Amino acid sequence: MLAIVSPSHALHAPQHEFFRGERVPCFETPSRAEYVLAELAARGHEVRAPHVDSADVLPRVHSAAYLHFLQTVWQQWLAIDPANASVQPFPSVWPVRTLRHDVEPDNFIARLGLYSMDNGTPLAAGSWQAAKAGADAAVSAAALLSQGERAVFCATRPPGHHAGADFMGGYCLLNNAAIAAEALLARGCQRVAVLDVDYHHGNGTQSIFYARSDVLFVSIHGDPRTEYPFYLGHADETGSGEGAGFNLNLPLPAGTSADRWFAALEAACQRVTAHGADALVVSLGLDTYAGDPISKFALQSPDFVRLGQRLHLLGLPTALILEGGYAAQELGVNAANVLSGFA
Ligand code: SP5
Ligand code: ZN
Repeated sequence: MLAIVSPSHALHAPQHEFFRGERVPCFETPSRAEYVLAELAARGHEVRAPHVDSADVLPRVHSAAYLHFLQTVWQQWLAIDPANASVQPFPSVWPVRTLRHDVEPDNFIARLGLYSMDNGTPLAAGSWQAAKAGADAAVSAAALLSQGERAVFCATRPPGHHAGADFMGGYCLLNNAAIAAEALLARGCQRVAVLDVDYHHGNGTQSIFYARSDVLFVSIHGDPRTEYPFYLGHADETGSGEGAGFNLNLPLPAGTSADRWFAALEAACQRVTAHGADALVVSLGLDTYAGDPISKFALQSPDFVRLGQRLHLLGLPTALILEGGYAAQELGVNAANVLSGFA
């Protein structure tokens, strides 16, 4: 399978995130993509750089104000103090419920809170460049599919599915899966399905398409009552307005076995088929792996071959977009196993 990887991913290399009030090393590291790249090369997959600019698609997914913020966030941080070059910014205040989000504060940390859902999305000097390259990979995949390619894998990082129209979160800056879906629509698709198999609910993707019937969103994930992102991903979220019936959440308890997970995948795939989509975007999180350090499902490496086989059976032009997966050393094998199953 053709794969798209941009070397710029490595420009996003923050050092720390927060866990229980303490700074810990980032789980989402450049090594993740390096392990994937190495395994793709070992199995003879063709790897290309992105060849299409996502600039005209980004505003279909993200607000102009958020895009401007992301693009300039590091300059803004350095403008406060050049010594910030070696410091990571984190938000510490958020405009929840009765607070206003229609006024962009002059204070940098307050602006960072306005455009964030959590303090779990570390930034570094090259974060925008890396995220933009990931979005370019997503639209490049859409272009290749519209030219007849059956499937394309984007080994993108940072991941994307927690990022909403105007906020970052959960290690995600630009919503690559939503960008791929919009690019497919712009290239003539009438209906697209996004199937999200990351351990965590794709709250960003759901919210972007929640009121629309042209993009079906289906997700299998850890129950948000106990698992991140906590505040979205319940089974009763089925879409609104035009989009009523075009959102399907299949939350599963932490500890769910591979057998039960594949039963949910079957239901998810049947809903995708019923949508009559002309293309599929898979938010391919591999943090469902039993060895994942931050997640609690029990898939083993061979299960990812089975996942690839079931996705292939859907019979659709398919963009596979890497999301989570934090057992870095095993990530290459697990990702490549999906591609092997698909082949
Ligand atoms: C794309 C994606 O998979 N984002 C996940 C974001 C999860 N953020 C919360 C991380 C919580 C880390 N908990 C550490 C548990 C160590 N035992
Ligand atoms: Zn995840």
